[in-house]
Amino acid sequence: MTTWTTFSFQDSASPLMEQLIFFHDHTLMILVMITTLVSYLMFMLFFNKYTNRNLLHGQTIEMIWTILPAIMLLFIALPSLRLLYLLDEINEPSMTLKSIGHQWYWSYEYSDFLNIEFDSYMIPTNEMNLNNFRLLDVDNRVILPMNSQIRILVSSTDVIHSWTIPTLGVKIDGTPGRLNQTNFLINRPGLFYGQCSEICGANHSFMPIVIESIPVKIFIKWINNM
Ligand SMILES: [Cu+2]
Repeated sequence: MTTWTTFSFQDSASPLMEQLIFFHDHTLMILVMITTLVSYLMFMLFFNKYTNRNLLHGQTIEMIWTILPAIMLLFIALPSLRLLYLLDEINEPSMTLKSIGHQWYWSYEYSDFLNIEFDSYMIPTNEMNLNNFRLLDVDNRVILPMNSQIRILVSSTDVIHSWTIPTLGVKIDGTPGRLNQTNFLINRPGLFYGQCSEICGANHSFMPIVIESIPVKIFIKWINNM
């Protein structure tokens, strides 16, 4: 990875993450416009000759600079609420994956199929192959079908963890004694990396998540051979 790619989002692999990136860019445009205007006004103050120093009030301009920011806030708040509700929606999932956080690894259960469960540990640096990412690759990946609605249930056995995949726009806490749910759709094949995003103890940095997205037909073959 080059330095510049670390300053932006990763490419999205789900429709919701695409929407999140659009919303980020939209909000950033508004922020840039406000910052430009305010900087210009502050800069121009230096060249003001104070010809209006006896001016005491201006009803019209005060109305404008009160109402205009309120309208601009609406342009941020409404798309934000729309996204919030879209992210919370569960759209008839075609399968369910259960992910349980442990100190310090993830375990997965495919509850729709009989007896499929496994642990997923990080590959330590001294056991890495040349094609592995350091601190990011795991011994058992989560295999998921692409273009299908997937529900994920997240919980934990000890402390709070957070199951996170940036390219899918998913970040959900694994809390002991609670079952959190969310859903996502992966729209392309590939490997998608994530890390635990809740400070959960000494090896918090060493419990990554890897999703391998494959076509549905191949997924069914894989699940039959488990
Ligand atoms: Cu954790």
